Amino acid sequence: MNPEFHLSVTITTAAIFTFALLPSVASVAEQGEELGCGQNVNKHRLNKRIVGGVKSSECEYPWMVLMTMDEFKCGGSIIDDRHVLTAAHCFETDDGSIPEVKVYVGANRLDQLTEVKVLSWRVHPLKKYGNFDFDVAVITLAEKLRFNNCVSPICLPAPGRRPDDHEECTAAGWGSDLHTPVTFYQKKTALPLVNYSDCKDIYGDMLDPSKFCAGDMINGGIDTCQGDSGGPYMCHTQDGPFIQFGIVSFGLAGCAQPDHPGVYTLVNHPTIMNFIQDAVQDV
Ligand code: 4AZ
Repeated sequence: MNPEFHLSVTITTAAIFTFALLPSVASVAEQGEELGCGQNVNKHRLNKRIVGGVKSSECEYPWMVLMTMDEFKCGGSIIDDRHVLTAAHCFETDDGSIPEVKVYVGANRLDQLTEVKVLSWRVHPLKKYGNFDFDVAVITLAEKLRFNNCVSPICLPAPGRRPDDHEECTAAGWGSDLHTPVTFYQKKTALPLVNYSDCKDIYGDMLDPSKFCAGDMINGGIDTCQGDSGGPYMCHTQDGPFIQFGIVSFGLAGCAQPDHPGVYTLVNHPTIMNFIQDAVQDV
């Protein structure tokens, strides 16, 4: 029984078994077998670096993508060997022009990332300029990704599934740490879910059931920020796979302020998930 909805190619028991036995995932990939979604070989080592978060370990989140749209940056996540999930607002330009989109994978350091060519992208058809409703987009890559321990997909949640109390949820990215607009190393921070009605009191009409909030309402100090948009909000149990519940979308009053948690697109809301499922069938 597997509760998660996997977009990646079927994972065989044999593949999981091989993965558990072999020291190097590269050798598994060379045998042409698939890693399951949401698995990371390089587990977290504590490495304090930035206020409100820590540096990710090398390839701790092998689905992480850095995107550039002209001079702007966003995050994204690999959901299968041809598709990247991100936020629709990343593609918006002030003058309505179409940005040049580049996608980079495979490392934590900005200067070690590898570019992968983009074929096309789709933004949610109901997304309007300057509004964060339906803030979801899917990029189709020009070529299939070859998975290894630094490049592999995250799992998407089954319909209606919510993180439970045993799961820890984290967001990661290269966005602003309030000192520099882009960090050289990818960073991450645990971010607790915020009660929906508490968040509704703050965001009012800007919040609807296709979104949720996460952060520290009381103390602030931990948050996603500009440049992290489009990246994953991901949850996992101690030994379980990482499941992407949210897409970094927006916030008010800057970042990491008390009473202003970050707002995330709810991946498994039907209006969002139907769009994702359609988009990955493009190629
Ligand atoms: C942004 O500007 C942005 N604190 C992303 C996330 C948050 C705020 C701003 C959430 O891309």
